[in-house]
Amino acid sequence: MARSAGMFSRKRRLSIGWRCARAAFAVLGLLLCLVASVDLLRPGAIAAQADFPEPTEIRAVGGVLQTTLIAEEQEIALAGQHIKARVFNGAFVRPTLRARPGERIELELVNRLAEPTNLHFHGLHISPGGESDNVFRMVNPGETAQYVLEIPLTHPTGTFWYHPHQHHLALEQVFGGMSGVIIIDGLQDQLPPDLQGIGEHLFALKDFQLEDGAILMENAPAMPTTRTVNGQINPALTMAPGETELWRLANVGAELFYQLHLDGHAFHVVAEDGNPVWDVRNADALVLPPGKRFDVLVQAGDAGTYAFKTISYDQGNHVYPEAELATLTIAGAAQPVASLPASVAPDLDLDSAAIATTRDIFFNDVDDDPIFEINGQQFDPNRIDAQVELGTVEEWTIRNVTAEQHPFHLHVNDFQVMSVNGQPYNAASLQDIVTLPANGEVVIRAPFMDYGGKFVFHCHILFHEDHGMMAVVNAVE
Ligand SMILES: [Cu+2]
Repeated sequence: MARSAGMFSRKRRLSIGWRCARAAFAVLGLLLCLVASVDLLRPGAIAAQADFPEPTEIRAVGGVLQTTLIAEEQEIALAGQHIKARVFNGAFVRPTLRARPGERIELELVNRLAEPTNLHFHGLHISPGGESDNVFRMVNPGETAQYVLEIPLTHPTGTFWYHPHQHHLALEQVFGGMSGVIIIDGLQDQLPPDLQGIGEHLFALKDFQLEDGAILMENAPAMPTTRTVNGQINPALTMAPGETELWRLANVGAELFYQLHLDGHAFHVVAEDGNPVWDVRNADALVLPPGKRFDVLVQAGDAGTYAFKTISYDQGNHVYPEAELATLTIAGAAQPVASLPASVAPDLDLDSAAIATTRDIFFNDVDDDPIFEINGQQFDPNRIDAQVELGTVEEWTIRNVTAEQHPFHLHVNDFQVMSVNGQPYNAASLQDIVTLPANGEVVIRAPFMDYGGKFVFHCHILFHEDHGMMAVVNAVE
């Protein structure tokens, strides 16, 4: 080989090198196409993993992640059954979109449903206008829409998700199966060197309820439900004693709360709602209202079998029963136990921020009607409920005057929780969801530094959002 190569001129060798590179790119392209078409053609396709079933990942190539989401009602394979669902590309849990700060996501949304839909990119700090995170857009049946998301270089790293945000239809579309995870990559780079490159797992949490072989149009909290992890019932995973892994816990369902617990182990929280923390805390249980994410380090203890589960949780209107979600087996040769970080990000505490404006906001319902409101008004996309000035920090006191909890979610700009029911709250990061206690109040501070335009805040129990518990913010210069 070396000898025959020596017979060619330098130019010719370069040409051969280029052709080899092109051939390699062609093979790579073919492989990518195969991966994409498998995703498109095989309902419920999930990457074959020796250990734990996880959605496949789609990554950026040359700084741009391109993909197509086809929204369609169709029969899918889910948990050993064939059921009718409203899904993206035939999968109950869509492949994960994985990009780094500074990259661009280009999404094509094809609407094959018989009703309008659209997309929201939950937790991303990107423009709320045009073809970006614009929930005022409507993609009608038969239409194809482009979404272009410019992820800023300074974007926090962690776990995010996407789902439809079409008013009145968000619940049936998300509950029907239309949601997936976005990972903004780089969280492991912020861990101590001996924890960089550790194994990681995604736990995309969703439930479903069936009637006549189809997923219900809306969640019925009083009925039993089937909780899944990555579209599987009670999947198994294994770790070695002493091993540390990064687990990405994401409630990508429509309505249910989870209170996560791993028998015999604590969660070491390194990011909340995609924000790396300035103070790593240990938790025996983590409450995830709909939309919530925690990235946690799990350090395996002694050999044995441990249940990963949601423990009973009282939301005020519904008590969600305990359910097993996955089973962790710890086995094999012990690994050295890494020391865990105390902090993974600079302190962005807004305690001493200058407050430009304060607001009082209340979440209310109306007697026994399915009417949910903010400040006594149902959502109106054409009304501005809060005009904020770019470059300022605001403090909002949000009162819940109902007898059940509501998860408050603000688009585009994450906030710091300052107090809950009058008790100072020692935040470890910003966040994009906070649970409003029943008949209680939460004080938050939100920085509106960039990205002008209209966006929303709302309750993330999608039945409440669809029935009016949403309001409009307009950010102006
Ligand atoms: Cu609510």
